[in-house]
Amino acid sequence: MEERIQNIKNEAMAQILGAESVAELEELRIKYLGRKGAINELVKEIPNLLPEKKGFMGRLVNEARSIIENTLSDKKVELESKKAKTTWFDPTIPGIKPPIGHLHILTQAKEEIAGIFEKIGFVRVRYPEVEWDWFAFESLNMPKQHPARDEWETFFVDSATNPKYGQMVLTPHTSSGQVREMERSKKPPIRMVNIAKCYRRQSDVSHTPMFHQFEGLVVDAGINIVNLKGTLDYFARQFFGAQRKTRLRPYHFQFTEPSFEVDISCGICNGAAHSTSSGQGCKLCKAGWLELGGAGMVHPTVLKNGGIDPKKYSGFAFGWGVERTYMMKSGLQIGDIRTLYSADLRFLKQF
Ligand code: FA5
Repeated sequence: MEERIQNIKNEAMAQILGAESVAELEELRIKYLGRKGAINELVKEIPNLLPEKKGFMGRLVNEARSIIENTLSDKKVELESKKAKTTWFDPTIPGIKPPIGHLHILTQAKEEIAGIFEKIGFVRVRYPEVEWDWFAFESLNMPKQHPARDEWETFFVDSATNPKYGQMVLTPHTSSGQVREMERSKKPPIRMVNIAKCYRRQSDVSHTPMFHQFEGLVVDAGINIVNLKGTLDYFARQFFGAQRKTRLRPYHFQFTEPSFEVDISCGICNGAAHSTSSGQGCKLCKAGWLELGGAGMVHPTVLKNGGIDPKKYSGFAFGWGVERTYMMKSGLQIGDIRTLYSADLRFLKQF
């Protein structure tokens, strides 16, 4: 009898699982669980068994009954939901819109910066990211072993050295485009804006190993510091807002003379160094000014290395980090500059 119970249970399950309609399931329910169904026929046999077998067989039959019941009700749910899916279609329900992305904030910043300079006649150029030592350092008045090179913690490419240009490097600043641009244009006037990736062996909350700089270079007859200051003020007003001013602080770069650090008046306290309402110190800038980047008048040696006569022509250059400049504009106070490259959509979708 034990074997018969198993066989009935297995046969019932196979038929239920293979059923294709709710009506078919009802027929199976009657066949196995109905008053005259297979399970009840088994139940009727139990009183005739030996007393010691009755309990065991009773349990087996009950177990088979509840398995068949459960399988029937699961299958019914499955068939009903399938029916609902295949028969109910509402063509008026609006579709699901595919997610639309947008340009990365740094791409937006680069395009905005390029547009501002293009308006006053600068030409956007691009130079190699993998560059020769000559363009990155030596032509910029930083001979081999010069200690100033240490500031640009450089990645060197493991490749053959060029007898004229030296070792290959990942360009550590956009100033490597200066002599290239002089060579390309051959004769002033030059008005270049070079926005590119730069690489340095640095990674902390305010440094990324890959970052962007934008470099301006103007060379012509009679270019002086007033032209530099006017250009920086123009950029500051366009990019940061009409009230903003720039200030030059003496500094040192090997490739400009004189050299400056450029500051911009703080957008929160407007250069007053204290917050207007409370009279307390400004939280953002401390001294009324924020540091933007380097600038200066092109060194005569650099002009010479670019094939330009420094007695006839002079020029100015400036080079700033796109990431930091953008953060100053937006007032974005991210604790870690590396977040810009984290590819975290929760962060990027805000811009
Ligand atoms: C230079 O790179 C000079 N070439 C700038 C220059 C150009 C001076 C033309 C004179 C004339 P500096 O090393 O200070 O200077 O870098 C300029 C800016 O790049 C910094 O102010 C900063 O905004 C940005 N920067 C530098 N290193 C990193 C880094 N690892 N991560 C993010 N931004 C950086």
